[in-house]
Amino acid sequence: MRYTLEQIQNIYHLPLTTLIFKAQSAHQKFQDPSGVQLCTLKSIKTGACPEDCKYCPQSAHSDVGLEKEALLDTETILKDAVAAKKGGATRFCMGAAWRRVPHGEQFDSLLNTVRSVSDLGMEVCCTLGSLEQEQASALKEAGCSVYNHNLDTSREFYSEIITTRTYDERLDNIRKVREAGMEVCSGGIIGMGESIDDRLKMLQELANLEPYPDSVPINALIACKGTPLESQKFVDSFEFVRIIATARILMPKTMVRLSAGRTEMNDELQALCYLAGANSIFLGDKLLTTANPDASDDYKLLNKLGLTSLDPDEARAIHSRSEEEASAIA
Ligand code: SAM
Ligand code: DTB
Ligand code: SF4
Repeated sequence: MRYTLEQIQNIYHLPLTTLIFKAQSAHQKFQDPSGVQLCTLKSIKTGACPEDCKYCPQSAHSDVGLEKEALLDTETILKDAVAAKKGGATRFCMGAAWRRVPHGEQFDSLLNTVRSVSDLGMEVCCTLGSLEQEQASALKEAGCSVYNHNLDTSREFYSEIITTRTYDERLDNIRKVREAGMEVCSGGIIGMGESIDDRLKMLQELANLEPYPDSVPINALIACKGTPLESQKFVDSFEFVRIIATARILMPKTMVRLSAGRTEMNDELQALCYLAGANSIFLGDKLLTTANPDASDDYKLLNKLGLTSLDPDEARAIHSRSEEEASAIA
């Protein structure tokens, strides 16, 4: 199904009650309504990134005073992966502040790390910047099942935020990830000064990908001191919830991840996001370089809401339901 902007605007601007009802209808049909996917993030190469993404504390163009780090070795990363698994995470996502994935020793070390984490029985996700086709295939071969590469905003607003690469380069990379047989994780950031239509155009780009991404992270901008977006106000709660609900309706089988910004959200707002169709979070006290809620607080909230950790196999089985099967169940 190809969506026009007008169709998406009509969904987004529904009365909140109807919007949430439609999002829940999709959610109950195509997702496990009590399951939340728990992922843990690890920055494996931090800072000094040549790209000029205005939101990002890791850009070399910003002045955040971040401790830069070279690529971490397998042993160091594996310790965190083991701890993440013990803490209840089913997916381990490794992020590197690279423009392009390097060749040679660093790439070999990375493949070794991917193999080791995959051997723990965790789903492996990487987010490393632009890839060559052979690198994508090698990552897949080593056990990386998912690659995160965000579109971040609309095509029109993109050049206001990033000038060192183009929207089409991002789309091209997503094609390579698919070609290599990895799942695509792609989403964006809300609250960078973009209009509502920019947000909806981003959802339009994602929803019209064939197929649409397997997961869609929705980040609320964390306005980091030293970045050009340091003075942005935190996104309006209801606008954020509407974006989550619209993403759920447009992409019923995708995992909608409530990503950066949860430290600024109270339990009630997070519960509204779950009601709107979010079913994945990052678990653990750190995202890549910024803070994330304590895992114990997340478990407390999930318990209160009667939600539990989503089993990845169960999720895949539910996602492969046909429209008829799904309608019969919900
Ligand atoms: N360098 C790789 C890339 O750009 O694809 C991977 C890492 S990058 C940090 C991954 C994503 O983190 C970005 O696409 C962006 O959506 C998100 N991100 C970075 N800084 C953020 C911030 N301050 N607030 C919210 N999201 C942020
Ligand atoms: C995504 O969309 N959000 C995560 C993950 N994909 C890699 C990253 C959020 C980063 C927030 C800023 C930081 O911690 O540096
Ligand atoms: Fe680099 Fe990714 Fe940050 Fe952009 S978002 S500066 S590419 S680490």
